Amino acid sequence: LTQDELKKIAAYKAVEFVESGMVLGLGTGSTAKHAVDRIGELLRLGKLNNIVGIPTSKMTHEQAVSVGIPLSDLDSHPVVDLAIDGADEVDPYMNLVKGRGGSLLREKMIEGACKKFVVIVDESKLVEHLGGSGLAMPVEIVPFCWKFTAHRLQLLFEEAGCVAKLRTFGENGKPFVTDNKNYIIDLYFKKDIGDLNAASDAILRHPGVVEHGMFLGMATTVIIAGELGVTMKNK
Ligand code: DER
Repeated sequence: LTQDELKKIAAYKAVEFVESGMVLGLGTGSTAKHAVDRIGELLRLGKLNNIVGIPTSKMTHEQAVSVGIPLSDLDSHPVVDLAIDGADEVDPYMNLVKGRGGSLLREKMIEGACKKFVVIVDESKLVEHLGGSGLAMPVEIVPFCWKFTAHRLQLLFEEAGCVAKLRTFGENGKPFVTDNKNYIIDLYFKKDIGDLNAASDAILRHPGVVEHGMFLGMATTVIIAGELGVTMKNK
């Protein structure tokens, strides 16, 4: 099975939690895309009705419109019944790294307002420690004096051998700009960052920081699709 087929299996499994009449947080990324497609399909088939979607990014907003999911926002629906979203890393305690797609702020707002947050991953996302994959730990920051903020973040995790990099795109390396008109600093760690709550608090103490990509204690269910089948972990 390809990685994308595993993502689709996890996504379809998660959509089994969706009931008619629900207000749904719609995730962002290549795994969540399958869930959004599936919800649209079930609406078209009349197997689901009376669904309201709260998209976690402009990209998901457009995808949801294209598959016919009625949309709203947190102002109109401050409590969300269920969110389905992917993750970049999942540790054994169901803590997550998210945001490599750049949507972490809206994802965290919407998924923080959910009664149930179902995370869908293929097995490649499983790690022993967050930040352990050597891949980016995203932090959304204001563009004002971003070098200052990046440097402070790098110093914060000096013992973990942290390198902070401004996320850019395209060949001319222009700064990536989020849906909220902010920048993203990607943190790369060589060693374990230790206590996650302490790390989270330390990052958020910086005035230039808007939010980070560690989703601690937020997932209620993690669905993992692997070569040997699908497993589900509940909080
Ligand atoms: O950027 C994000 O938060 C995405 O949800 C990411 O965590 C998972 O993206 P993927 O499903 O494309 O791997």
